[in-house]
Amino acid sequence: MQFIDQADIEVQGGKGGDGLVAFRREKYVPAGGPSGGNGGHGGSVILVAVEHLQTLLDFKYAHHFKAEDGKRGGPKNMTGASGADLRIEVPCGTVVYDAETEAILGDLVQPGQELCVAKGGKGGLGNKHFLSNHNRAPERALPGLPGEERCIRLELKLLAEVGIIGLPNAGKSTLISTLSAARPKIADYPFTTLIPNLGVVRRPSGDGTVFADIPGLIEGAHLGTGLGHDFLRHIERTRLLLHLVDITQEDPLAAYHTIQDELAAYGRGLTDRPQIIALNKIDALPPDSPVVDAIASQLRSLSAYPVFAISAVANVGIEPLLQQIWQILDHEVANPALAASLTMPQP
Ligand SMILES: Nc1nc2c(ncn2[C@@H]2O[C@H](COP(=O)(O)OP(=O)(O)OP(=O)(O)O)[C@@H](O)[C@H]2O)c(=O)[nH]1
Ligand SMILES: [Mg+2]
Repeated sequence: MQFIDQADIEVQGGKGGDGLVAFRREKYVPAGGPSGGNGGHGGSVILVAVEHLQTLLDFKYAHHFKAEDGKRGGPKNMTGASGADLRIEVPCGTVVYDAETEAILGDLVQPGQELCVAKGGKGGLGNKHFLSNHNRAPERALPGLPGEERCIRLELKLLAEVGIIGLPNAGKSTLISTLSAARPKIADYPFTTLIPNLGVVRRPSGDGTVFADIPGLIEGAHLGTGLGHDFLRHIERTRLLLHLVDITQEDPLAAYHTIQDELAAYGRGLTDRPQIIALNKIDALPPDSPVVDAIASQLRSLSAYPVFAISAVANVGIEPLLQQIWQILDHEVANPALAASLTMPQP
């Protein structure tokens, strides 16, 4: 699934170190001459694409990045130390824009690929540089130049790992808003969601996993009924499908079959994808209702998919569901298509 996550940050190269005014004064050397060294260059801000990041979440709170300043020149013609470059890790698939001009500065696709986004300033010249026949003792040195400074926009085109599917009104958007910071439109009528929503769900380890909430599928979607099934292409590259079934509807089993049939009609391996079934809206049933158990056991006899009972609205049963999701994502053999597309340029 292609996913655009965005972050605006300010980057600033380090200032160059100032040049020094100094004179050599040594015993037995009558006219030592100017000996102030040049300032060191300021460090640059460099973006580096890395494989272990998959979101731009790290930039949610950190907006300003400045590389180290160069040191001023030293006596005895010593050039000041250069400021260290600041290397910022970004996920593969990050496109970098100048936030003001909207110009593309670069596209970081391959792991290890680098892009300098703010150059450090040059160090100033020391006074030895101004030595001339006219001026044997120059008192002049130049200050270091400021580093480049600009606002850049990072945009990530990436893949969702978990696709949330189900009939319209099953509660898919509600679930993604419970799990993540995504705030899609939620309403009690079908086809509320018209384009996929993405949300980043935090794992206990702190890493983010991208979930996609896609528009509801209905019977005949593959023939173009409802919103059709084109948007299933967005979940083609997910590694896991989370199938939401509204337990309060008349025939939850029929709902389950409708979706499985649509996945099969779409093809492209979606039915081979690991799936978790979540019976949603259990809060709307009386506490002693046998419905959940009955439907769950029927579903278990139909497939080997794990079945959970949850309430997306009341945040019930979510924790075990997430644990199961992390377990499958961590222990399933990674989908090669996913791995490949993380490093391939996106159209
Ligand atoms: N009682 C109850 N209602 C829920 C729950 N989850 C969702 N709903 C309600 O179900 C309705 C549909 O929820 P959505 O999240 O918009 O459903 P959706 O699957 O995204 O629907 P589409 O985008 O149309 O496919 C809304 O009125 C929600 O408030 C739940 O756990 N319990
Ligand atoms: Mg929705």
